[in-house]
Amino acid sequence: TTLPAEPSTPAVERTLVLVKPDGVRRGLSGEVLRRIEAKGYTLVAVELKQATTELLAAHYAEHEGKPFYQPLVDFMLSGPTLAVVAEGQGVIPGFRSLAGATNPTEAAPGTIRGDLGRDWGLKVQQNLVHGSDSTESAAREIGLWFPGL
Ligand code: IDP
Repeated sequence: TTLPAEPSTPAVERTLVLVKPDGVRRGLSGEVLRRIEAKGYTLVAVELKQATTELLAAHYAEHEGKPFYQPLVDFMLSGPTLAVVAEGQGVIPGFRSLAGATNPTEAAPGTIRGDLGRDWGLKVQQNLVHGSDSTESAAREIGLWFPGL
């Protein structure tokens, strides 16, 4: 006889969160960290960094050639970014829920982008945060932003 499957517990995993230059400029770094911690995730690494063209080319490789790619890179070069590694069960999809939809106008109230972001009428979504979208992306992105972690 086979036993019924146990309800699955999400694996403990790590994700890369970025407070993008708009979020840092607006003084929202602490608010984003607060929401991550209030949700019950653990901060593993936090560092304010000035991104480089090379780092962004690797980070956003999947978007190369799209119309918003160059404006996105220019925006990400416009000031420091707070890079964060957060850990917890299900933190990869969990942080994406905290962040809300990519377009801050459409992001639900209660989310970081829904509560704190809006459309600034620019060519790129200045949507305050980034969060890895899969275990593969998380491993790749953590390696880019925190080599040696
Ligand atoms: P995500 O950040 O919600 O995962 P992605 O599709 O990975 O969204 O896009 C990366 C970033 O590129 C977004 O956060 C946003 O800043 C920008 N972006 C994505 N799609 C568009 C678009 O259609 N117009 C302008 N900017 C965009």
